Amino acid sequence: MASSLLLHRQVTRPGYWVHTGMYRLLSHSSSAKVVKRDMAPFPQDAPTVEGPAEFSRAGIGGFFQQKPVLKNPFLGDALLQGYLRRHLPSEAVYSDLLVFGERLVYEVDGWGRECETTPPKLVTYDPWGCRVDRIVTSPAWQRMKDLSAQEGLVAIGYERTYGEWSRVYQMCKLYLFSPSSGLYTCPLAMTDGAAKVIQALGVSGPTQEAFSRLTSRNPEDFWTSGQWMTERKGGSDVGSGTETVALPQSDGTYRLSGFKWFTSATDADMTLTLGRVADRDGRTTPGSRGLSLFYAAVRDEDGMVQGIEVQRLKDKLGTRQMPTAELLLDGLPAYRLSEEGRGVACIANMLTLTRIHNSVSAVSGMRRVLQLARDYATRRSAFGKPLKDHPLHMQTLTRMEVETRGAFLLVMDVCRLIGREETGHASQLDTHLLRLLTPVAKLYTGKQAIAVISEGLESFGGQGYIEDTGLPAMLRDAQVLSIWEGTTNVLSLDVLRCIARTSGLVLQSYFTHTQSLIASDFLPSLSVAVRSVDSALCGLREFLQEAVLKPPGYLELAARDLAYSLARIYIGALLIDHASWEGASQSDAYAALR
Ligand code: UCC
Repeated sequence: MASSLLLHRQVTRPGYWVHTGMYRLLSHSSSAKVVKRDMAPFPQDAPTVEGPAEFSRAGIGGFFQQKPVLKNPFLGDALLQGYLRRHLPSEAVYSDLLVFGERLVYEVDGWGRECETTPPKLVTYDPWGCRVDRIVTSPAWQRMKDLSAQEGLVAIGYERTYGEWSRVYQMCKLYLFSPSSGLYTCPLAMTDGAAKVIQALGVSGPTQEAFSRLTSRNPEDFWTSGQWMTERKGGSDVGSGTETVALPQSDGTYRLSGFKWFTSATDADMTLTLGRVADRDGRTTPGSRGLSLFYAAVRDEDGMVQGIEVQRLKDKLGTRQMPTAELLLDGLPAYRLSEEGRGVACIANMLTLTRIHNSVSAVSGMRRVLQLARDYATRRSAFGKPLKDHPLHMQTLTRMEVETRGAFLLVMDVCRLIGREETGHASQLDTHLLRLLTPVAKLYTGKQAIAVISEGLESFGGQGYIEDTGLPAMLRDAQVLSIWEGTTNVLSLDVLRCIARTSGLVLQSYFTHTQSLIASDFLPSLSVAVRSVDSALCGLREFLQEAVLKPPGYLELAARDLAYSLARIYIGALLIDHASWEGASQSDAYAALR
């Protein structure tokens, strides 16, 4: 009896220790594992302790840090609610987002995690040696597809129940969904982009079925689309790097042969892609003017890929939830959608929309890490008080909040503009703004997401670096946002390109609109912020006036800084405008002043 009360530090023989946390039971068991240790044996006459020691094999200390808790992300987002109250005060939208927010917390967020921990696999051969090229995704990934249809995550943009505000509604829902979606927002972005391209070109022939499936709310019918633009030679430089050849067939269709180097969410049902139509002698036109846009179904009726070999899945830093593949197109049957040589111009519609989706994802990642960090600040104590009572910690979160608010308003403004354009309400100023601000918002929010999410991880201390908290995946996934759909530099050059193509009209619209945002009835308490934005706007105008007189190359070198200035000044103006709204809160005013 006495020996069984000797707990945990029991020596069996000099130099040997019982290796179990269950000594009281196992000391009588012949299976107790005995391990040789390089340490001095416990002295035979050492005092013994009754009851479990706090740190031992049977107890690992009494303190366990509470984890950050995800609460309804809609209810936890005052700016989102305020923005909708101001622009889309619909009870139906409010209650849809409220219920969706609950669903995200109690159902979907867990699936998102499952997508991360059960990444897709490529099965190249069946057990009997037949080539099958099957991409196996997790059950959670499949559920995300059904949910996307049911919740109308693409459909809302095409049903247009709320007219020009339908895109804002759709994107608000995606903004809530994105951080819990296991990156299902990626196929949804491409699906939305494909639907937009098809609609713009006129829904007819084979794209009729495609369009109705892409925009369906019925999970049985719903399709996703790929966007295969990237080849080995052409990442950003699509015009000169695309080698895919389209051979015309006697029935008017084409067979595509080429190698697509990055194809995201390759489990898609269909795709849009670029290729060069070959003439009778097999010759093609080089450069961008030789590219046409094609539509192809990825699988046949038996679900097998047709005219495609999946070479391998990519081993990526992040976005591990979704399959990204290298594809050999080996006679893929396809339909040409654009006129010959108009491929880039036609797929630009898709680029616009996927860049907007990218921006929505970026700002949603910032918001999510901030919501978790705020919650954690109430649960974690250090140096004698909760983190929320440490001014420096809260100042850091406040800075993140201001960045997030600014990014949100910028992105929603772009969504507002595309909604106006699609419903025929856009003025020329709106169209110019949409063209200019789409790359600006994408490049700016992509970079800010990485910075804010990285800062967010730090607010959890070492736990922010621990894989199974789910936090590191947020940073890994954010890193792609500044890369795909055009890198920061490529988009900065796109800003220059649209300025040049419109002979500066997009800039004129920018100045006019920004000025109008800060010239409207602002609160006197915001006058410091107004002066600051006004002076930045003047500085920008002066810079541009000087830059056009400099040698070619000067503006190119300044392209990134120019794009950032456009973003930050516009954000400043939007923050002021929002804070001046009659329903604005003190936080809105505070953010504008910051
Ligand atoms: O990465 C990919 C899929 C990833 C998954 C999607 C995730 C989405 C977000 C998810 C959130 C979670 S697909 C690969 C993406 N690749 C790129 O983004 C390529 C980046 N490179 C560019 O953007 C380049 O600037 C190019 C390829 C567009 C440049 O090509 P060109 O041929 O030099 O372009 P041009 O000559 O300037 O323009 C050709 C035509 C012109 O029209 P026309 O002939 O009528 O004057 C341009 O005005 O295309 C028009 N155009 C545009 N229109 C070109 N860019 C645009 C634009 N941005 N907007 C409107």
